[in-house]
Amino acid sequence: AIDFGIDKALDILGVKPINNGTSTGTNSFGSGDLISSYSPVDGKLIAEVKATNLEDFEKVLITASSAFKTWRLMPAPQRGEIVRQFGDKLRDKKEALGKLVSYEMGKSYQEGLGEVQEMIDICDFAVGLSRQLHGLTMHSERPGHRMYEQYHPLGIVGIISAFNFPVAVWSWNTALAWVCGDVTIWKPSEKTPLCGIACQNIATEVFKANNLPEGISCLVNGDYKVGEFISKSSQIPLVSATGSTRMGKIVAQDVAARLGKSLLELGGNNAIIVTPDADIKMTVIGAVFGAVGTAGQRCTSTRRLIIHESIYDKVKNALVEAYKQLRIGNPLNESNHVGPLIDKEAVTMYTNALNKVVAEGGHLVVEGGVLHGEGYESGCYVKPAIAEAKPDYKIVQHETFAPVLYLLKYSGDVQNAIQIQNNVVQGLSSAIMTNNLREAEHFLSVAGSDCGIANVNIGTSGAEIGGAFGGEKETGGGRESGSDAWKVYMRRQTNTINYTANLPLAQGIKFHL
Ligand code: UN1
Repeated sequence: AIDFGIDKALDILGVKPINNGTSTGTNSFGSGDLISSYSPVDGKLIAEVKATNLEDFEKVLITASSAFKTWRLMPAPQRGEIVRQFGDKLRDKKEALGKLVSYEMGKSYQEGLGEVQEMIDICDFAVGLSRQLHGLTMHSERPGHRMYEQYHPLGIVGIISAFNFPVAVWSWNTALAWVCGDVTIWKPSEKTPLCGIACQNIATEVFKANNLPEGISCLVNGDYKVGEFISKSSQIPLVSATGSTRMGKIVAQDVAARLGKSLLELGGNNAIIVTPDADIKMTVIGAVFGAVGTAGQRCTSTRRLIIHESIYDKVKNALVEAYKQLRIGNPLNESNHVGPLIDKEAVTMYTNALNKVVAEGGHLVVEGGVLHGEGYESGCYVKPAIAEAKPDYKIVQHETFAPVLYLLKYSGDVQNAIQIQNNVVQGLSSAIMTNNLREAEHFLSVAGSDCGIANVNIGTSGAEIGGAFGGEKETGGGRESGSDAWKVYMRRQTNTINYTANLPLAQGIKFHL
């Protein structure tokens, strides 16, 4: 139950009516234009943020570079201790931040809380990691020599994040970057700037309480032009960007032009294969949550169901029944399943997708439509839709960030379904529903799913932080969050040490003086 309103949440998080969008910690400034944040929940203005201009950005770079010189000297486990305190602060403010995420972005309060939980989890992960930034040792081919590798911090990490996970994606990057000894400059989406202000305030409390320098956690705000400050800055060795493939291609080129590193987390076109051996009840739950959760605005949202012809009608009918139960409305009301889309532009893209699938020959089995009237004044609420389609339709090949699910039919064996699933430009998440071991193993094999994430008997969304998160092809190839994703945030150095009085050369080369 929610026992306080959004005003109280803003108060707890230190979000004011007008906020400086540029911050190096306790110092904040903002000389750029005002960004107004309207809630898609009720269309009301929540608060405003002064954007970052080039001059502001240059100040941030100077402060961040100087903070790096101190921060990198602190032993990694001590940096982990700071991240532990940050995780604790997030526990204290979980309800307030979850509520702001829900109100500013539009996802359900439960999902807002879930997003803050992901932040807490990655902090715990990073704390442990701070004692495990391991390199390998190698046996030298030369006598009296020792060889090993070590990981050193990179410097400033730029983070460009999207509106749909307005707080968690930042924390996946910062929690790892900070324990690795890097400092961070974050540009949140211009659609969710207040989530950025709130997170920066929490981080600042922790760095300040520990008498750490300004600039370990920095915030900048604005549109793609501010993103460009980051991607074009030669002082930022790594840029981690989450968003559309269109945006990622631009960022990647800017970063590559200066031979920087980029970590890209871009579009998905995620499918669930439903075979004759699938548990239909589980399939329906997984597919419905995957397609309508976060109003279809996760990069891992289920967009395509690839269903065997023998069970096609059964699955279709079960889905149509399930969609009748969905309650659409204010996401802060816990009895609703589906909240609004982020803005009216997203509503237009949704409507266009429905028109396009029909124009290409598709058939809507759950009609969809924009909701009007009481409770829907923001104009951002839409009904989740289901369309029967063909795999090669242009619109089916495209990622539409909305609750539109395409039903595709396959016949024959599972390889045919895998071929349909792989035959798109994106490669983020994928799943198979089957109790047949052969089918499952085919799906996971070298000739199976080509995605970064491949699941058996669970849906495409809701990945845990412990695994490496990301995808192939136009999804961008980056991996963040768990496993060994931390290595991207560090530079590897190979060291060979000679502890003898001779200088033998490698490869047996003789060089007599
Ligand atoms: C995203 O949509 O950018 O796997 C991230 C999931 C979430 C993260 C999604 N844990 O659905």
